[in-house]
Amino acid sequence: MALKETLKQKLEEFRPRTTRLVKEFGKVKIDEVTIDQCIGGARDVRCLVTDISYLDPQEGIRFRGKTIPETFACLPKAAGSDYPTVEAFWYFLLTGDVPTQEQVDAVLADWKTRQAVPQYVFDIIRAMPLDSHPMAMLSIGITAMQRESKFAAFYESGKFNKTVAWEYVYEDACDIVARIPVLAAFIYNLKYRGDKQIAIDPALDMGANFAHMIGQGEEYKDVARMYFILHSDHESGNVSAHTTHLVHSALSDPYYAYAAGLDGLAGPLHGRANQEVLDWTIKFQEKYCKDQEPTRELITRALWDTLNSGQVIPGYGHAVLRKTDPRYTSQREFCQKHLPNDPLFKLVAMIFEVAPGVLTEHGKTKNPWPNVDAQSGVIQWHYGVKEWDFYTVLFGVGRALGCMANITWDRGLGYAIERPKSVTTPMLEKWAAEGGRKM
Ligand code: CMX
Repeated sequence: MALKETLKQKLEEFRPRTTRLVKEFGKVKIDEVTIDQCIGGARDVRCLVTDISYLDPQEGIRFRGKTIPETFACLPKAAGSDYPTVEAFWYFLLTGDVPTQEQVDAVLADWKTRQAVPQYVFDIIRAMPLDSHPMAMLSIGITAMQRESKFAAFYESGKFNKTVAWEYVYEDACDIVARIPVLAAFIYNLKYRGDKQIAIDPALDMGANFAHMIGQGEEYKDVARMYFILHSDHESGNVSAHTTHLVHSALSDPYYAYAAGLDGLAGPLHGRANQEVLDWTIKFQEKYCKDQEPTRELITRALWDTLNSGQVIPGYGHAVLRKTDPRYTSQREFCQKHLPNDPLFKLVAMIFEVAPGVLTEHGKTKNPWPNVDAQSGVIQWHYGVKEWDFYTVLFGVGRALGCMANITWDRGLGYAIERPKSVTTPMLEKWAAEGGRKM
């Protein structure tokens, strides 16, 4: 069955479960909120729902119930590759079903009809100063493309109807995931390759086409596939996914919603950490390793310098995870296989041996282990994508998959506009003195 039909069937089967939970069990308590959670970024408060991925603090991410190695193993692979196509992963993320090759081919063919980015979007980005951050360019590109939104057109048509609204979100979602790598490649070529643009190759899958469009060779095709899949989704509470969900909950269309998600991803405590990692590592090399090989002692000193200057160690720590991020491990395994002797990889591997001990001794972070961002830039660097302010854009291309799958389901299940309740500081002080809020 084609993807949209499968999705429709899944949504129809699923909807009664959500309706029943609200109608029959709506008042069942699943959590309590403390003052430190209220002030401290709602950490661990269970108040979002998604079935697309789940993040266990010890184990890490599962996409549709599968670990990263299980996900890579089960999906049909790109021709001649060990990695699945992004198209296969998209089918899986949206439906929870492992697609057949025929179903993957259908998604591939469908994306080919969607991936052309309108010229006016390129013109708008070209009008920006060339030293604008590429994330600002990507976000503006997505916002500019809002004109194309089928959901917005449906809303404005006067025929808006909640039961079929998800179909228009789905259409926009597919357009966005098909177009965003083309937009990202355009920004890359504009900023770093003297505006030498390369046309879409209609014979290639999404990851391979992205490699082709930024002037990369055969090996980078798998880098792109792996990278986009690994960065796709990390349940709902992270800044980019949550922002996209929040903005779309006001029935803002997927373009507005994902541009907002990208703006959140651009923060150094979130997606921009991959840029910061490379910046930190290269500066370390320049400062400490001009005349000597890196050592554990030198790395320890540099880590303490960073901490003592009040900065965080980028690529380490996590709000939910309490172990090494399996997305880090997956990329580390890629490096061990494809670039074991790369000096930067060796340095990053050495930082991995030292940083958790330093962070533990520092005593602040609840999780001294590396996250996805600690490893990802090294791979890009190795293949010649050395412009590290672009790395968050790559994250943004991948994250579109998770965010778009999630809001398609949000609309399909009719989730409400998000509106948590705020309180005042005197209220908190009163409840603190009383030992809790009297319900
Ligand atoms: N280096 C130094 N200090 C750190 C730290 C790190 N890598 N990680 C956390 N801390 C500090 C926090 O700043 C906080 O300090 P204060 O009490 O002075 O505010 C304290 O440890 C407790 O923080 P936490 O509960 O362990 O972590 P949070 O949930 O508040 O924050 C995160 C999570 C990711 C923002 C944080 O670990 C961090 O800043 N890491 C570095 C940036 C990074 O790699 N971000 C990318 C995360 C993955 C992603 O989204 O892409």
